[in-house]
Amino acid sequence: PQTIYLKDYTPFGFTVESVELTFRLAPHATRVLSKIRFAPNPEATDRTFFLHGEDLRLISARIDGREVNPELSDRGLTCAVPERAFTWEAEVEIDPANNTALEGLYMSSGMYCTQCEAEGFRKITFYPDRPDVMSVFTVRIEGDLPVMLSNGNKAGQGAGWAEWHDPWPKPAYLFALVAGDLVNHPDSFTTGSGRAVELNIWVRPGDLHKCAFGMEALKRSMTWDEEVYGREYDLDIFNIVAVDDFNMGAMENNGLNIFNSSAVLASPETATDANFERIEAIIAHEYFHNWTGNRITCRDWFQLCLKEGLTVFRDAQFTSDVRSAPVKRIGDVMDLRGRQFPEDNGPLSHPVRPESFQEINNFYTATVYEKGAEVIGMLKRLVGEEAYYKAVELYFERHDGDAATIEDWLKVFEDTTGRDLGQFKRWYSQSGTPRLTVEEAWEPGETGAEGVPASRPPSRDLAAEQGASDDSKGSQGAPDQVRGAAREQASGGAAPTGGGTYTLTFRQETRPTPGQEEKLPQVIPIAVGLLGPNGAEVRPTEVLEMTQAEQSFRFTGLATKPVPSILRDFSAPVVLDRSLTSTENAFLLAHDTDPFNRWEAGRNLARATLLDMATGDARPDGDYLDGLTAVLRDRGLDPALRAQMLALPTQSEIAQMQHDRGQTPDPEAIYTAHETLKLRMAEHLQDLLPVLYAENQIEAPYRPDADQASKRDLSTAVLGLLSRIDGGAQAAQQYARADNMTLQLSALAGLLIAGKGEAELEAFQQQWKDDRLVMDKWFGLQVSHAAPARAAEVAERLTRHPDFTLTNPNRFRAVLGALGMNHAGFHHGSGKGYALVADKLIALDAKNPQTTARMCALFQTWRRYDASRQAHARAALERIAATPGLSRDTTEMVTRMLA
Ligand code: B3K
Ligand code: ZN
Repeated sequence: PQTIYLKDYTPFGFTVESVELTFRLAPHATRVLSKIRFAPNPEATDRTFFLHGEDLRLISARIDGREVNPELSDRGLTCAVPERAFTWEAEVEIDPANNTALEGLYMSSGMYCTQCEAEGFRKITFYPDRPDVMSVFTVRIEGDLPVMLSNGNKAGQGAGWAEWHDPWPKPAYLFALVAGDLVNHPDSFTTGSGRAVELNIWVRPGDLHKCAFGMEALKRSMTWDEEVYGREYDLDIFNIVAVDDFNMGAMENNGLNIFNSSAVLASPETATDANFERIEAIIAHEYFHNWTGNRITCRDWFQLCLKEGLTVFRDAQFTSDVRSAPVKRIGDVMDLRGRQFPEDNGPLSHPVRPESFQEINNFYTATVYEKGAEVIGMLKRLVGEEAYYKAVELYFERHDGDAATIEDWLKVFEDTTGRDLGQFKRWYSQSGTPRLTVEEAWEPGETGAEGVPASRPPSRDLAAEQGASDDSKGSQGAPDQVRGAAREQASGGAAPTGGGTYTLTFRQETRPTPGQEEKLPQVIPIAVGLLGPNGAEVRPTEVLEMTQAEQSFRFTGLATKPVPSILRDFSAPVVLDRSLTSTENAFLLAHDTDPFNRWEAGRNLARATLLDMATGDARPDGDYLDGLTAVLRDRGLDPALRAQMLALPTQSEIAQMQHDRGQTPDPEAIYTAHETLKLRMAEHLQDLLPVLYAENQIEAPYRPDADQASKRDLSTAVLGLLSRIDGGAQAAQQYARADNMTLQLSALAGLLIAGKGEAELEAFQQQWKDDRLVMDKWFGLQVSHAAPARAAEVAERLTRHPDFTLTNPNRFRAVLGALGMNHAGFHHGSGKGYALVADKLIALDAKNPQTTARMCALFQTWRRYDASRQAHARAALERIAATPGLSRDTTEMVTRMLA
């Protein structure tokens, strides 16, 4: 397969002035007629007329009305063309009903729909399918279907036809078409400048009762983007369509967002609180793309993080504003550590802006999305709130209508702030997770005796002033962006007089990653606050800007040796390698004023305990259990935050830590440690658990808002522990009276934890057999709760269930994805987890390369484990690699993992 490089970018030889498409729909023989106005591109030198095209049957092609005979290959066509503007017309035939790859035009549950990002448009017609070719599209759809939609505004409709016109120039990857027997949940929105926008969510007839929440989320997103970023919607209509068979979450096509039904449909009976929150975030994400992605798009696919990192950052801001900021931050960091860190520290490691690829769909990764968002967060923290919004404003002003680059993005920050972001840019080009170590030093001052205030106020203490003005958007609870405060670099500062001096010395190091042996120091914003010995904060959060491989920061004028709280709010996507004693962690767990670091202190205790327990017969750390008890009793703390405190580090996180320390993780031992610790926690908390459970029951009717969800989060976490000591009694009761999916599912999980639930599993299946999304939960739950030795068998049995199918990615992920996430089950010593996943990936690849390739990443950590497991994993990967006709997508993934 061919490798594409960022450094080889050249513009296309032609511009496209307009595109007119006509679709004559038929399941196996859809005709697509295109009429495209091309002109020579003055900015290009290469005038080769190459149009992408795959799986197309060319019927005819004309230039300015005269038949031509282009040269065809399996990737597209070339043709001799005039040296002036001309009109290209082509007619092709495609087969949507046989399109199981779910890329291009395909059919799902009887409806026509499209997915064109990244390179699916070339499966619809011949076209320069690259994001820097932007044009205005007019689309006519002919067919015998009640609803026929495309991008932009409605231009006309009649019996058997509909026409759409999108006034905003766009690349082909944003093209969309939907046609089928659909019903809609309508609404409307009036923009800040008073324009009326028609809103619709289109679904299959049985799903109409699942649209209300998505619609509310859409309207809230529209308002939020006006208020926070000053961005108004720009068409007369905004359509969302729910599709059952979809490779990822959703797609931001101009005016016609297409969603995986799991990412939009929800009712209290069928969706959990977590589903509602995810739906709200994805609706916001796709809507926000209208400006960050569509109005300003990417020059080439290497710039993917330009739209994805920024849009993830924006949707996280939205969620933090409408829900709890600390809870969102902690959740995002758990996700980053769970998905991005393993990627960045294994064979699939790549920079936020990759420099080469074979199949771009393989780069819609946690690194591009989530680390990409972290990079924006660091930038915002470094320049401050005000400068951030100024720079983004300039970005919209300067680049509206452009296909832009990361250089363009950074330039608006440089122009707004006068900063040189040359070194900061390494976050885009250097892969791997930086590791940060820290040393502390304390020199008591002459007058600063223990416990006695310093004789004069701390020097250069700007923290208080800046702290107040800086965080004007008030992301509740999370202190951040206090810059340039009371510290000086040890090298430059004058010797302090009066009060003690506290020095933090940081070292950063990034290990080599594939293709990058040498690493350079990065700019790391380290948010630090200092606590006094009694737990009161003596210095509020300030951001230390680390730029060197090793660097010291000095705090002067302190009365006593402080306890530092480092990397508050997780101010940079790094591993902070700092071994604190359990007393120190317990102190921070009890006193830290930064909610993230308070949670992190508890997490550190849990990690240390699990590491000890996994390598010996150690018992749970008493400081951990006591600290946890105190936190759980603190009724002033958000229940959701308490639930997060109760969650243990995942088994794969422990494996990753052991690997980092040069040890070989033993999945069975980690599993046993995990189970034992949960049991000990349940025993230790046995008096408190029923109290917490009772306190967090809700009498009022179900609402999916943060307040109610927060209480259910805690009662669910509590129920999980309770089920380990009460034989599942509470879970059985909850199951019997549950009137919403959050409670029904957590009760079923509780029963499985208690080793019960056979009858309920059967009843659940009977109750929900006609609801695909609920049945996905039923499939997934059984696999994720299976004991290690049985997980592969359970998954294998479920793949033989009549409702298991390779054509629905959600169902495939529900079973095989859940197996991959069952750490000790997937990495079972017998190798049967690996073998089953390989079997199913091989079968899936023939139908759907994109989902296959994505799921291959389950193997990315295979080299961490012992020789016997490695041999099993290698055999599985080699078996996939040796499959005749293996897709380019999957070939690239397994090759990288075997390299
Ligand atoms: N932009 C799409 C992702 C397309 C993935 C193509 N393999 C959804 C999103 O990020 O909003
Ligand atoms: Zn996106």
